[in-house]
Amino acid sequence: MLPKIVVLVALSVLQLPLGRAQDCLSKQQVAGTLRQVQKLLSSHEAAQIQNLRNFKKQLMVLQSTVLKQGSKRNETCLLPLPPSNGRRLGKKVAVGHEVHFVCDPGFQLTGSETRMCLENRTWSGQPPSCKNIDDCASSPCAHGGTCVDGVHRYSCLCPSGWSGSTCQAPLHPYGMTHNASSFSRQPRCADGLLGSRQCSCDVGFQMRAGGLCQDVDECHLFQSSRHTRICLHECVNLPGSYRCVCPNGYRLQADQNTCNDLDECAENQHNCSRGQTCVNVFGGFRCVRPECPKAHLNTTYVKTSPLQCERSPCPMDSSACQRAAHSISFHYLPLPSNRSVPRVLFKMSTSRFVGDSLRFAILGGNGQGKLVVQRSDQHTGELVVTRPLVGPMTLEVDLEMSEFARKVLLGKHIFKITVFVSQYEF
Ligand SMILES: [Ca+2]
Ligand SMILES: [Ca+2]
Repeated sequence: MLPKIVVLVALSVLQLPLGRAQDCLSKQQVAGTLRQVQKLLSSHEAAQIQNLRNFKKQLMVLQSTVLKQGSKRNETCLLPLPPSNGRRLGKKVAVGHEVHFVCDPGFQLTGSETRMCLENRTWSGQPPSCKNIDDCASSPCAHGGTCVDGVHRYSCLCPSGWSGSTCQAPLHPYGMTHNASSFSRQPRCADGLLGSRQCSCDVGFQMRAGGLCQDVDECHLFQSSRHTRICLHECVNLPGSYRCVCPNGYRLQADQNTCNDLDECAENQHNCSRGQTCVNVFGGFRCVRPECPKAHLNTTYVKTSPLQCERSPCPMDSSACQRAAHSISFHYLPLPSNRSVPRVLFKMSTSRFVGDSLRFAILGGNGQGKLVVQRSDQHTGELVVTRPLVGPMTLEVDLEMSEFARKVLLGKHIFKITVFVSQYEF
C-alpha cells in the first residue's frame, strides 16, 4: 500500500508546476520543481525504509516473546518408557526433539522406531514394542516334534523314539542299521612258525562252533538281573559292544549307563506360556498357573506372587473372613517312582512366630493313607510319605498351619502341595 501512496503524492506535486509550464514557466522553474519532487521521493523512500526496519524489529521482539513464553510453560512431552526387551535412545523431551527405540537381539520392533515430541505435547507415531522373532517359523522339528521358541534359538521336544536337536535321530539307531549278519564275522587268523594257524576274534566277539566270531550279547547276559544290570534303563546290543538308552526327558550321563533328568525349565526347553510357571519333574516338566480361591463370605484373596495368595483386609463385622486363612501358598514337588519310605517330603514353619503354639493338619486331597503330617519340633511341621508311591501319579494335599496364643487363633496359612511322581525310579 505505501509505495502507491508515495507515487500518487509525487504525481500531484508534478501536475501543478507542469500545468503552469504550459503558460509561461521558464526552463529554470521546471528544473527547480523537478528537483523538489526528487527530494520529496528520496525523503519518502528513507521514511519507507525506516518503517520497514521498525516493522522487522517489532516482529523479532514478538518472536522472542513467544519463544520465552513457550519455555516458561515448559513445553515438553512425558519421556516414553522403553519397550520391554528393548531400549530407548535419547532423553530430550522438549517439543521438536526425537527419541529412538531399538530392540534386544532376537527381537523385532513393531510400532515407531523414532517418535517426535509434538506441539500438543504428545509423541508422534505409535508406541513401539519388541516381539520375539519366531525361531519356530520354519517348523524345524522333524517327526512331529514340538518346537519351543527361545531368544535367537529354538529347541525341540521330541516324541517317543526320536532324539537330537531337531528330533532327526532315532533312539535305537544301531538296532536299525545293523542286520543279523553284522553280529557274526570271520576271525583274524595268522600262520604260526610250525605250520600252525592261530585265529582270534575282535573285542566284543567270541569264537563259536564252525569257526565264526559271534557278537557277545551283553544285554542278554547282564541286563536281566538286578545285580548285574549294566544300564539304568534300556540296553541295546551292538556288534562288538552295547549301548544304554534313556527314556524321553532324560539324558545319558558320561558313565554311559545312568540317566539324569533333563531340567527343561532351567534349559528353557519348555513350552509354558508367559503367565505360567514351569515346574521341572523327573522325565518331563509341567506348566502351572494356580488360582486364588474365589470370593466367598466376605473373604477375598489376591495373588501376591505366581505361587502365593494373600487375604484382603476383612470387613469389621465378618467373622467368617476373620477365621479364613491369611495366606495360601502353592508347592510342586517332583518325586521318582517307588522311593523308599518313610520319607520327609516337605517342611513348614512360620517366619514371624508370635504365638505360643502351632498346629498342623491335613485338610484334604487325594494323598490320604499315603501321606501324614507331623510335628518335627515346636515351630516346624513336616509332610511324610508313609507308603511307596508308584508312578506315574499326581497327589494333591492341602496342609493347614494354625498359630495360637493362649488357645486363641492368631492366624492360619494353607500350603497346597502337589506331588508329581514319575514313571521311572530315577
Ligand atoms: Ca554286543
Ligand atoms: Ca525334567
